[in-house]
Amino acid sequence: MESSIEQAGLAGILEKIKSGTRLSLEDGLQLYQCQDILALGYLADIVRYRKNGDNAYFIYNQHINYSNICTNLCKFCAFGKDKESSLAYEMSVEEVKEKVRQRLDEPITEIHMVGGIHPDLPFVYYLDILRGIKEVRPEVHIQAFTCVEIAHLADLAEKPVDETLEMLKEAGLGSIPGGGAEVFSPRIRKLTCEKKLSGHDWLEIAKIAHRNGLYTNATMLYGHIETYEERLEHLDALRCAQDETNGFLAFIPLAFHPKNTEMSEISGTSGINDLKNMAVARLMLDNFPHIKAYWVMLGPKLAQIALSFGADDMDGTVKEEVITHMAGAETEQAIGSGTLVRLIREAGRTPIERDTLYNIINRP
Ligand code: V47
Repeated sequence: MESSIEQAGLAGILEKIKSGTRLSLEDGLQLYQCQDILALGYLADIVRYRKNGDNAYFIYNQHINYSNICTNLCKFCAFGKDKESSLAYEMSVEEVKEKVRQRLDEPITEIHMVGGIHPDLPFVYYLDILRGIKEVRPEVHIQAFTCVEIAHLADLAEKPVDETLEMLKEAGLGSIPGGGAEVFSPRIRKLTCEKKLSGHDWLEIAKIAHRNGLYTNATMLYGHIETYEERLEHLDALRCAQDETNGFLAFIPLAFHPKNTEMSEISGTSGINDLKNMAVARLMLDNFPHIKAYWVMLGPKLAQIALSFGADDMDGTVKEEVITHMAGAETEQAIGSGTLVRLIREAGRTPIERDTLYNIINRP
């Protein structure tokens, strides 16, 4: 394999990877421009193995999207709706609790809960849905509210972000998911999500969360109008933030799904684009412990292959995923843990059921 790495002009990068030297943005660009997908996979696999051995993780989780009403209405999003839309919904605290109750017989350890930027739900609603979930399922870890929502909640609470997070923690918040990062580039934000929290502020919120004892994830929505350079700047900004706080658990590349969005003229990502992006993310984000292949967006088959292109995690059982399915995802709503285990084993990895913080729950 090392001779084809040389043929692909990646010998210098291989040396850096072997010696643990940080890759530059120019290295990243060379990787994105490389046509030899197997060479990229080989390089990413070195880092994956170094960080996680043969372990590949999954979690028993449940997604709850408490409301799709959103004032941001980003062009790439098919989920967010204006309050007046016939498709708009918001769950009452009781409805959120009922969603949790319905699955009490399943060994769920994490509830992943996000929603739109709602124009008039009060701060206490967010505290109440956290408390309500904990009432029904006290042991569950709640990973909720993207950095974009946290900024909105701090405005609602009329408190600084750290104090807002403290109140949310007391109500049951366990960690923060990685959504809302999109692409940090001001150009991309202006063209696709002008009203959304800036990339700079997204990173600030994440860092405040880390300093206040909350782990977070990070994402990048790719495969629309962003350039390789903009992807690399995004990855570099995450890498610098991680150097400061070490509070990111996982990076999740999110493949753009165009259906029902204002950017529906763009075609979805290709398998090569997905794998290349996974590998480059693994190589650039040298200080991130985990890279997720989110099967909902990639499809279970490609997510399985991604385990050989830098990923060490397949996310979880999910159920009732709305955001990607509104945008045309053809994957199932849920996947059984047995299927995840089989996909991981067939990929030559050791399946590990984890909790949100990557503690081992079970080695099936
Ligand atoms: O914030 C919106 C993105 C995110 C589309 O933290 C789209 O472990 C693709 O963040 N096509 C929500 N993506 C999903 C998310 C996530 C998922 C799984 C695990 C974790 C984690 C986080 O999806 C949004 C936005 O960035 N998104 N519209 C679309 N059309």
